[in-house]
Amino acid sequence: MAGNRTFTMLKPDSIESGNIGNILQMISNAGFEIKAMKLTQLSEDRAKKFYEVHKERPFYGELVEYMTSGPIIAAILEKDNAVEDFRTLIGATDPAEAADGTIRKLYAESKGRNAVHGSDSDENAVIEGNFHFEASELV
Ligand code: DAT
Ligand code: MG
Repeated sequence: MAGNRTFTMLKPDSIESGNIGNILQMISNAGFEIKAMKLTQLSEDRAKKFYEVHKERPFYGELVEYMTSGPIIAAILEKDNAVEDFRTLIGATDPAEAADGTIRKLYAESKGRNAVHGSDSDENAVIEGNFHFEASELV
């Protein structure tokens, strides 16, 4: 249903640093229900495709290299007002600008290695969820 789902990735730095348990706890405490979840690793081609919207940006190469550097956790989350509420929970892209108590404030290392992804619109939540999951993988 439009408006009540978002898509997230716990990025390679979250897994390397051992923070996935804490981050998933914060997501659960904020009222999000996990509808699909998997540990996976992006190939270069898939990372390029996922972030295609940023391909002209100067950080695109660095972003693709980082997002393919280790495993990620991809998940579809459900809650009322999911996209906006999840962006509030994760905080600003740059952890230096993220509000206190947000996932990125607590766990992101830098603007590039920033712990989590959150979809920026209902439309992209559907596109990004479909990029990672088949309908049969949702509960
Ligand atoms: P967000 O992930 O908050 O939606 P975005 O869509 O603008 O941010 O950028 C996607 C990702 O690209 C971001 O999570 C980390 C990386 N990124 C963005 N700006 C960057 C920069 N100036 N330097 C390095 N990486 C950057
Ligand atoms: Mg974005």
